[in-house]
Amino acid sequence: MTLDSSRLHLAIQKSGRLSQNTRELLRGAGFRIQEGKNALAARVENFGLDLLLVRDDDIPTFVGDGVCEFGVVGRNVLEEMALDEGAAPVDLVAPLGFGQCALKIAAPDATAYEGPQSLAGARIATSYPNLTQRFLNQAGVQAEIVKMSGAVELAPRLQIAQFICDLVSTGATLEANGLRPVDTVLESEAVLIRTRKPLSPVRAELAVQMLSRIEGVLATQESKYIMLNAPEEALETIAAMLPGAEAPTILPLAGRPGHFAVHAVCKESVFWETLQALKNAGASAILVVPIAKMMM
Ligand code: PRT
Ligand code: ZN
Repeated sequence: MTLDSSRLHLAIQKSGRLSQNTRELLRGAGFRIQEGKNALAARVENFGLDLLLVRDDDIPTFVGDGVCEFGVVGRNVLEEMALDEGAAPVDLVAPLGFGQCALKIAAPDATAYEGPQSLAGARIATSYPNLTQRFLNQAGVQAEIVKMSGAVELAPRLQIAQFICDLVSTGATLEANGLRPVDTVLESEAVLIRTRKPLSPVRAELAVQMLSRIEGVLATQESKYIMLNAPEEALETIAAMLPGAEAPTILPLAGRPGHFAVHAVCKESVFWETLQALKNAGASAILVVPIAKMMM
């Protein structure tokens, strides 16, 4: 496969738990994805970006080797593969706010667990041998790791292992198999990664634009636009209370001398408690509205 040297390449999961959210993030950033017949790649019509549609396990290698400049992958896969000998390192650009899960040690309901030392001498089945080993090393515990590529939750019942180390999101799979989570090895979510190989000037410029758009989407997910009215004497207190806001806009209210409108982008969640506190400080007519797009 030859890749167009004037375009950027982003490796994303072809189909699986991360594909839909990844595509939504890209669409939200204004990239129009051309769904062609090519099962391996998709072109972005309105930007110099091609998507490589691959298995998530291949993404760190593609990005590490510089075949793709960027990739979206679970932190769990990224960190597991980074511990492989000879793996080309990549840079983590940003967590993406989806694909949340945790790599956990789980035990059968009847098996006692009083911390990692309970794992000493036991067999642990997992698809994440490197991360599991690191966890054991950090705890100073010796145990045997049994590598499985899937259906790890069946290992205790099949008497392949006493414990497992697997990804958990709702916990339903563990529960259905008579297991319970007992320790956390890694908290994970989807992350954007980039190659450490140098980019050509054309690609470097495209990368700046792409990242700025993606960062814009990530920023708007948390951000809100807040508008309120306040008397002059309360302005300073109120401005200081706005969560994650820099330099609010303050405008005089027509026909109400001594009263002002305060507008600000809040880059942190705005809770009801905050609104109540603003009201107590003298604010009125408080509006909190979502932001559709933002470029800082
Ligand atoms: O085909 P390809 O290799 O690309 O996909 P895959 O089958 O290896 O991965 P996929 O699509 O299952 O998951 C992709 C990524 O999604 C993972 O690497 C994680 O970063 C993230 N993710 C988030 C999860 C889960 N949540 C998750 N619950 N990945 C897997 N699971 C599995 C888990 O292994 C267990 O079997 O779901 C089951 C547990 O779910 P609960 O909800 O019952 O706890
Ligand atoms: Zn995979």
